[in-house]
Amino acid sequence: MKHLEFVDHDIAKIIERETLRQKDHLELIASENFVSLAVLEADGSILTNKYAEGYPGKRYYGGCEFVDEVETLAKERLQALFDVKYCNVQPHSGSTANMGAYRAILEKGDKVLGMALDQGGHLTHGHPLNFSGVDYQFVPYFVSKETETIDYEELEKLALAEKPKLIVAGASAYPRILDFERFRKIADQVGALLMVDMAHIAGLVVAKLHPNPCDYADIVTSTTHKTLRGPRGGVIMTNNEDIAKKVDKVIFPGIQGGPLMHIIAAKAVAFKEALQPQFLEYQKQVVKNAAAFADEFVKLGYHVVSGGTDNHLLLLDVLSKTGLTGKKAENLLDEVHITCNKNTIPYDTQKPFIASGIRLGTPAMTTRGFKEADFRLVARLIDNALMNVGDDDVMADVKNKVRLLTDAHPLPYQL
Ligand code: DSN
Repeated sequence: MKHLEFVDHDIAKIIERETLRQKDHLELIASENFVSLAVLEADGSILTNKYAEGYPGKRYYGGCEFVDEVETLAKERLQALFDVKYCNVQPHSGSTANMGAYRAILEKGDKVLGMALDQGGHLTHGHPLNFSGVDYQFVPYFVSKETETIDYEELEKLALAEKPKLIVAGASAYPRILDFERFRKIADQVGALLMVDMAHIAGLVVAKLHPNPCDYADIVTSTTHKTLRGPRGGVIMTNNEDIAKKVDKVIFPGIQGGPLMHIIAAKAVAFKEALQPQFLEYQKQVVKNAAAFADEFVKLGYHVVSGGTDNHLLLLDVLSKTGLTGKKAENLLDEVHITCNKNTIPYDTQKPFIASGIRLGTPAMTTRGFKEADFRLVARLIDNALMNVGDDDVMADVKNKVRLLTDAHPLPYQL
């Protein structure tokens, strides 16, 4: 940061403060992670200078011979990771990837089934204020009130009644395995296409801790920065050549101009890292940590949505045990340097901005070396903080213990 400090002291200082925040806080946001120094280096490289509209070998600018190599490597590695035939690594984000996927297979106004946002879905799965809800006719499907897991029988009935053109599987706050085989069967029954947005679970899929959606879906989208531990960005995959061609046209020139070549290089680095045996060990630990974390909360008397977790995240109903809303819990935990986000729980009585729950994930702190015992301790610290609102001594004690944990598991980044 030496040069930046000289040129722009303000931004340099803000980045320094954010580095300290990341270092000293327990990062439990389920969609965040800490990239390696190698990913960070590629992300901050001179490739940011290059325009490369088009695709490898077919660019609209000269001087693309090296960025062509970068993009080709990124694609080959992604295809190897998910055992898929075609991919596009240019989407700037998960949202853009989803827009690209929809435009490749849908017409405006087409009917789509997507998981209800307040039950674990995502903005781009049909929220009325999002492009998805504006451009397409989304019909939500829900989880069962009893099991708090996707009610596949109801989904089947809904699909038979609605006859959608597409069914979207995938979620941003769903703690259980998604049964892609079942989704495929339901889609086939009604002649619908199946799309999977695997942004949250992509790393688990690589490690075969979750079924691979590429084996079942017509089209698969993902972000690259969650469990996959790469730079911020999106990707689209398919085994269907015709869909692949449409995707390429939709991404460029359809909705994007020049690709972010520094980000594509950083994606390639992350994909190489994900192909290593250590990555599989990391993912196994992410899942073991989440299971221990959920189990400790159950022991502490909390309602953990669906009774636990199969993946990297859990949804904790804080209101029923502590009397605090998700919003209050998020703010309170922030004070003791524990970072998470408020989240609605299925059939929530609170508005989304207030919510009854918090969403907790293990990917980031597992990257920093946390094991099951650390997460069990974090569960007890969270409980201590939430059950002792207004007690400054307890809050100071929790904050100190958080500091001991973060100091024992440092970040690799230098100030
Ligand atoms: N905002 C992301 C998440 O937190 O899950 C999804 O895009």
